Amino acid sequence: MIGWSGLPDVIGLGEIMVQFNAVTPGPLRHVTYFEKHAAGAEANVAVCVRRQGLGSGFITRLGADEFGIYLYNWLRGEGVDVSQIKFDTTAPTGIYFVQRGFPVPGKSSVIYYRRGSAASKLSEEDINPEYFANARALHLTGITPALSDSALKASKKAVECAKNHGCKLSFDTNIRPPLWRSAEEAAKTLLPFVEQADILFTDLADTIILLGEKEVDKAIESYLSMGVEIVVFKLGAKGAIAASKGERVMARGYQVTVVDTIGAGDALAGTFLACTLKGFSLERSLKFAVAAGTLVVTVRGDQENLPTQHDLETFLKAFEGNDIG
Ligand code: KDG
Repeated sequence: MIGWSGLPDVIGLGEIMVQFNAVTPGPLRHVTYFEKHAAGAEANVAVCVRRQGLGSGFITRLGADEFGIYLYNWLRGEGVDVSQIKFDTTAPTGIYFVQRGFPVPGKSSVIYYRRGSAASKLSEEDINPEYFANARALHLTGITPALSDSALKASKKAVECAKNHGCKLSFDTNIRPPLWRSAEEAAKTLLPFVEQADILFTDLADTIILLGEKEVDKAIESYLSMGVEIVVFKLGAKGAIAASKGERVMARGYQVTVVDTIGAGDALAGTFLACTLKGFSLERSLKFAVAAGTLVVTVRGDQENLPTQHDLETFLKAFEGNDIG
C-alpha cells in the first residue's frame, strides 16, 4: 500500500463532489444533520484501487473554493496522484445530498447540486496523452460523458489515449437518469463506450436502457459478442456475475445491516479491477469485489469503508458460509 512509484496503474476521469449524507433516515426536509464526505464514482474507484495497493491518478477540475481544497487534500491524503487536477476559478465544486431509507427502506438516493460545476467544464484540454504512457487501465463511467458536451469530448479523448497506449478501458455504465434528457440519449451516447470496454460493469436497470434486454444471461452474451473481454453484472444485494468468453462465475451477497447503498458499485468495480490487474482469477476477483461492496453499504459515505486486501481476507474468513443463499 505504501511506497508506490507515483505512476498510476489506474486513471480515473470524472467528478468528485462533496457528499452531504443525511445522519438520520427519511425525507430530507426533516433531516437536520448532514455528514460531509468526499465521493463521486470514478474518484471512489481511484481511492479503492489505492487501498488495494496499486497506484491511481485522477483527472478532474475542482472549483477554487473551500470544497475544492477539501477534495484535493482528501485525494492526496489517500495517495491518489493529483498532478492532473486543475482548479477552475470560473465555476464551483459540485455537491450533492444523500437521502437514506426513504421511500424505500434500505435504499439511498442522491440529489445533485452540480449543474455548471467546475468538473462539468472538463474538456479535451484536460487530457494529457503522456499521462497514459505507463498506466494499465482507464476507469470511466456513464456519469462523466453526461456532465456536458465538453466532458463527453474529454471522455472520448481519454479512451483514445488509453487505447493508443495499450491501457484497458474499464467502463461502468452508471446511468444516472437526472443527468440525461432521455433514456435514448443515454443509450446513444454510452453504447460506443460499452463497445470499446475491455472490462464492463453494469446492471439490469442500465441494460434495459442500453440494450432493451431484461434477461441477465442474454445481456451478458450480447455484451461479450460486442467484444467486451469481461462483463461484471451487478445484482444488488444478491451479489454479482462475472463472465468472459470461456468462463462464468457468481459471487453471492452477504447479509449485513444496510446503512447507505451509495458507492457499493464503485467498491465492487475498483476491487474487481485491482484484483484483475494483480492477476487474480475471475472467481477470486469477484468474491473480493462483492465483499468490498458489502463493506461499503454498512456506513455512510462511499470511500471510508473501502477495504485493503487484508481487510477482505479477514471479512471472508468471518463471513464464510454466511452469504445469502
Ligand atoms: O456511484 C456512486 C456515485 O453515484 C455517487 O458517489 C455520486 O458520483 C456520483 C454521481 O455522479 O452520481
